[in-house]
Amino acid sequence: GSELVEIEEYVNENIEQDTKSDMWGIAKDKNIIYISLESVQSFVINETLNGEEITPFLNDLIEDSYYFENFYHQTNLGKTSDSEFLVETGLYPLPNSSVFFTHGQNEYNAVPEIIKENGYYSAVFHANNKSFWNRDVAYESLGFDQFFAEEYYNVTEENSIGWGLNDKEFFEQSIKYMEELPKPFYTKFITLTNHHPFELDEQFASIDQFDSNSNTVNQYFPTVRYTDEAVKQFFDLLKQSGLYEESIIVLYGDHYGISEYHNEAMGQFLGKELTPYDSLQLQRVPLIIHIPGHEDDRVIDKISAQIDMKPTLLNMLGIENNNDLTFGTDLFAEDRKPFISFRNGDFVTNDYLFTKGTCYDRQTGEPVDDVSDDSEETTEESLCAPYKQSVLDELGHSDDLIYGDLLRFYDFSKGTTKEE
Ligand code: GP9
Ligand code: MN
Repeated sequence: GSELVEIEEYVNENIEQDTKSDMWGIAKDKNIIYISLESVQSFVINETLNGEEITPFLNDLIEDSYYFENFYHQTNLGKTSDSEFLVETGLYPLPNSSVFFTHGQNEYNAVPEIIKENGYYSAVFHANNKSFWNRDVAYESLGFDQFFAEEYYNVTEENSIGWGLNDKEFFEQSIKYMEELPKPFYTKFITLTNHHPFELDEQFASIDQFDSNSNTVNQYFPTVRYTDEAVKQFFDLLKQSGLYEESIIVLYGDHYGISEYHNEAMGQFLGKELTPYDSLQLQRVPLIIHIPGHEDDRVIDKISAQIDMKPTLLNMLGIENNNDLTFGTDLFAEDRKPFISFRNGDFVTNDYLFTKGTCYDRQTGEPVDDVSDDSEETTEESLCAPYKQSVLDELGHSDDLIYGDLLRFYDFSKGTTKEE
C-alpha cells in the first residue's frame, strides 16, 4: 500500500485544486439543498414513452439550470451510501465492501465538517431506518449535525410505496423540520419510491408501463415519473416557505436502477442491441445544478462524475480547499483530470471509453483497436493504454487512504502530514 506522502504527491501533481472558475463563490452563504434521486438514470431525461415525457418537471428544470449530460455514477456494493460517500468525501467507495459499514468510523475531511467552519448547519432527510447502510454511524464521522430518519416521519400503510414512505409525503413532511434549521444549512434529501422492483399501484401511476419481457424495465417508468412529480411538489413547497430564493438546489441520480440483466428489454426501449459500450453509457445519471435567479444556464457535455461534486460545491460556496486530499475536480474549471474512473477499473476519457477489456471511441461507440487483438505480438498499443495504470493507481491511492484511516495523520489547514 502507498504511504500518505506518496498519495499527497499524487494528488498535488494530478488533481487540479486551486483553479477558480467564474462560478467561484456564487453560492456563498446560500442554503444548499441536495436531492439524491433514487435510481434515476439519464436515459429518461428529455425522453418520451408512448408520446409522454417521462420526467416533465426535470426536463423543464434543466432549461433553467446547469445540466451535466455526461455525468456518471461511480458506486459499487454500497449503492446509495456509496454515492453519498463520493459526494461528501471526494474519495472512491471500496472495491469489496460497503465503505459506510466497514470504514464508517474513519476520520474524513467531509463536506459537512469543512463547511461547519463557515457557519453551515448540516442535515440529512431520509425516511428509512437510521441504521440502514450504517448511516447513523457514518454520518457522525462525516460531520452531519442532524439526521431526520424514519422516526421523524409519520409512516402508514396508506402513505407508503415499495420500500417505505412515498416521495411526495416525504418532502411534504420534511418541510416543517427544514424551516426550523439554523441557516445557512446544507441538506440532503434521499428519495426512495423509485427503487427496485419499482412497484407502484396503478392509481398512483401517471404514465404507462413499458411493454417488454422485463417487469423491472416496464415498471421503472411510472415510478421515475412519480419521483419527478414529488420533486415538482417539493419545489412548490420551497417557494411557499420562502426557502427557494435563498438556496441552491443540486439534484443527482445516485446509481443505476436497471441492471445489465435487463439489457434485452433496455435494448428494445432504446431501439438497438446493447454493447458493453452502451451498458457503460447507461451508467450516466443526471446532475442538475439549479441556482434561483441565475441566468447563464446551459447543458454541459464534458465528462464528469460523482467524485467531482465535493470540489464543485466548495468552489461554488467560495470556500478555499486547496489542501484537500480528494480525487475530484471542480466541474466548472477548465483544467480537469483527463479520465473518469469506475470502481472496476473501467474508465471514460474525452475520446475513449474502456470497458470489458475493449477500448471504444466515446462518440461513435465503435471499438477502436480490434486490430491489435489478432496478432500475438502487438506492436500497436491500445489507444486506451495510457490511462489504464493511472486509473488503477488513483483507485489504489483512495483505497489506501481508507484502509489505513490515513486522514487521521493529515493536517488539512497546512496541507502536510501532522507532526509526530
Ligand atoms: C435505503 C435507500 C435505498 O435507505 O438508500 O438503498 P439502495 O438499495 O439504493 O442503496
Ligand atoms: Mn439507491
